[in-house]
Amino acid sequence: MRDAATGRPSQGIPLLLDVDTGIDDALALLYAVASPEAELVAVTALHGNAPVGDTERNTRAVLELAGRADVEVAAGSAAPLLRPLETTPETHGPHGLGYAALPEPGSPRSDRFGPDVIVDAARERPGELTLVTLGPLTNLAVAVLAEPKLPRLLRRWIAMAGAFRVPGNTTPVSEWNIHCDPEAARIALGAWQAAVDADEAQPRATLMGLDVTERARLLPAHLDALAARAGDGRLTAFARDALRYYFEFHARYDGFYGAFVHDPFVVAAALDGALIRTESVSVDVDASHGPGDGQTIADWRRTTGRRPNADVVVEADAHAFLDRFVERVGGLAAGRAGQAGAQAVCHPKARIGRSSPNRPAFRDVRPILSPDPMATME
Ligand SMILES: [Ca+2]
Repeated sequence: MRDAATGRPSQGIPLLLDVDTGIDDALALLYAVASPEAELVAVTALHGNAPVGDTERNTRAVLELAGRADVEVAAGSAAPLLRPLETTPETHGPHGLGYAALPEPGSPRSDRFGPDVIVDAARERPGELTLVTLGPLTNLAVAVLAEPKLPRLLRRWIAMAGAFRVPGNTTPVSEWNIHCDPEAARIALGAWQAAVDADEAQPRATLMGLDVTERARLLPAHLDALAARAGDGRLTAFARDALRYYFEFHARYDGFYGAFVHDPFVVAAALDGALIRTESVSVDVDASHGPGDGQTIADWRRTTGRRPNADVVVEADAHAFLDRFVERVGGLAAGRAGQAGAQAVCHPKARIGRSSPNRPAFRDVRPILSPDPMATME
């Protein structure tokens, strides 16, 4: 395979994932490993769903489970640029992986700083690298402050970020990744704005917001199909234990026993542009601390006269993605089944660390599509 941008031989699409692992980040890592066209260059972790110590460790543990302990994993930002750390144990469990508890990874943690890894990888392969951000944008903001040419050095940046023409999932207007660090989001999108202002041919950011990622609802039936494809190995057990926590959260707050799987959908779109349709628009972020704080503001009617700095995803084929997810991750799990190594284990004493002030109190909502998930915990 040759890289279309450079014409040089390539092993595939070079991907650098920036994550806050996180249940759906874990699924995104598995999807990337399971995708033959992806060349996983490195993974950088940061605060978000859990503190960075957990997200970095979770990332190494998941990659090890998937047979890719060789991939460099670097810890990055421990907190937003200007705001206090906020995590979401009510959504992803006390350490980020729901009821799953993976063994301490044996692979070493990189001694490099996450944003440095992003900058170095982009400089080493100018015009080749696809950066996929699946958490708050702090690492990317730090990287772009260190290397203002980053938008021109990357082949592409695609993000799970924002809420376009829909309400937020964290405040009435704000999506979680933007909400955590609006200043970082402004810096990143501002850098892409400056790049296209200087040269309209520069690649725009690609943003997948809630309005499209929430079309990907992973249900117990998908897990059953994955298990049928894979058998009951440790990777399947991990997916079941992690997702059961996520399913219970969505049953409480979103009215269905299943889960929005935002992050793997974005990786799938990064690898196959046929899954999405985009519209070019200039996007900025509100960081006012007022009621609009964390809102992604898209200039759909071109009232500002600014050049589009982003391709916002407006249509995405969730059905094709979910089929592909089951096929690919199921295939990976089948290949890993029965291999030596520690088991993914259920974590029956996983407790809620605290409730986000942005979430209503827990309600006792029974699963709609499945028997009581707690019945299997003993
Ligand atoms: Ca994430």
